[in-house]
Amino acid sequence: MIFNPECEAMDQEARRNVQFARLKNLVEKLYAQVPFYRTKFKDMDVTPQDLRSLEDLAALPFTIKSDLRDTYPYGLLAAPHAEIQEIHMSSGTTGVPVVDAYTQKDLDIWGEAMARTLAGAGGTRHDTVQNAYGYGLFTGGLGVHYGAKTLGANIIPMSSGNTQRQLMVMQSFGSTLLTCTPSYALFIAEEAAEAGIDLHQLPISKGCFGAEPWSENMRREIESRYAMKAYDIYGLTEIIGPGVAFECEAQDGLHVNEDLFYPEIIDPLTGKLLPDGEKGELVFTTLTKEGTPLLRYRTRDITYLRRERCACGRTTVKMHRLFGRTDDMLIIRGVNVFPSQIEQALIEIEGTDPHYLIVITRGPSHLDEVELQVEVKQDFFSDETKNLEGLRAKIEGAMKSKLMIAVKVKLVEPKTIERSMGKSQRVLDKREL
Ligand code: DLL
Repeated sequence: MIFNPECEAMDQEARRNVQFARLKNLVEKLYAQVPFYRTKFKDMDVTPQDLRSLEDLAALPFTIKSDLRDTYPYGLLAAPHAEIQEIHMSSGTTGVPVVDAYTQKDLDIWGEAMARTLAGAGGTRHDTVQNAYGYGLFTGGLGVHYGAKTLGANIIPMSSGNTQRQLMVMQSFGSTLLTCTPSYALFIAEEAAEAGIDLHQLPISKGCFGAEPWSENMRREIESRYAMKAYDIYGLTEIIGPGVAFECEAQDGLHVNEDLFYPEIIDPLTGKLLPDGEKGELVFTTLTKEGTPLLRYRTRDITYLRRERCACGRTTVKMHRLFGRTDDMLIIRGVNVFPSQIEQALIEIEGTDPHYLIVITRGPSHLDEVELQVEVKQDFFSDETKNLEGLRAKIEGAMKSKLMIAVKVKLVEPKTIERSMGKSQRVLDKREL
């Protein structure tokens, strides 16, 4: 079901007009009300009058993560303080928080964007949503919560953690839609298996998973452990939280809520706009936001955009599921490697589980050494050592041929790699660089 056909299945040309009108409004507001942006415009010698079409956006300044940090906490506020109803923050990898401040209208729009997201997964007012994203400053919990309310669904505000209770609630209340990080969805499934609960017998039939990288392999694993369809959802605190883009039943790319968040793809090195279909850094401009609107925010997430018609009837542009982040890129002995590539290479190898940890150290010879710890499926583990040795060699071979790096593989028993209730950690970089 399309939650808001008027916006989501709109004629593309008509949508461009809406986007342009909103963009013009935004740029005028930023220039008039946010000194940080006025200075940026002046430094680049541009004014709001230079924006005569959507294409002109490419000449306007970017906003980068350090801008948010430099103006912490309220330097980018574009609404009077009394209008702010709620704040959220994400600590990110460096620990300096990024703030998102929402007016009531922002919260309403968030609810709308997330209702579209849940509907993309087939959610309706008849669903019981078990929301196991963390509630609090993290945007996952409340974002899903507002979306489920707007959709009119029944919502169980579980938050993350307490897995035994998640299972108890799932059984008692017959939850139909699960929302959490994909790694937590797998963890819940493992605990269910251990407790002898057959998830296939429960009504849980769909899930909206995101907030961390995951692969097609993980999707297949989740879908088979529950009798469910698993959908990828994307968002980030700076832009609104979850609700920026989501998969529909086609599970073939994520529809961007582009009447609300205008996407661009740029070359991360030159900042130049790239055409549809070309991979680069995703940039968003918030078209309707009042509290902390952002112009051309560089997400550091890597993907490409596609504009063909989708079977679901939505006309919004689609982004490919993320390939990685510009700042997650590991440079190992001079070779650029993304953790997602390692996962991709693991997919094709039978006998492994999608739980792995990449440990990087710098050896005595000052060369980078990579140990890849991979969990092996139970039945494989109890097998003969000879098979395990074969599996290890196979993974090492795959890494060498696909990623061009030498990796030492350590096969570990099922459930030895630490599980996470929220975003999981896949890389342990012990190099002191
Ligand atoms: O993770 C918002 C969110 C909550 C999205 C719940 C989906 C579900 P942040 O904590 O600010 O916000 O982290 C944002 O997480 O820039 C991506 O690098 C990554 N990320 C988010 N969704 C996905 C996804 C929330 N579906 C950062 N696939 C983003 C891969 C994702 N990475």
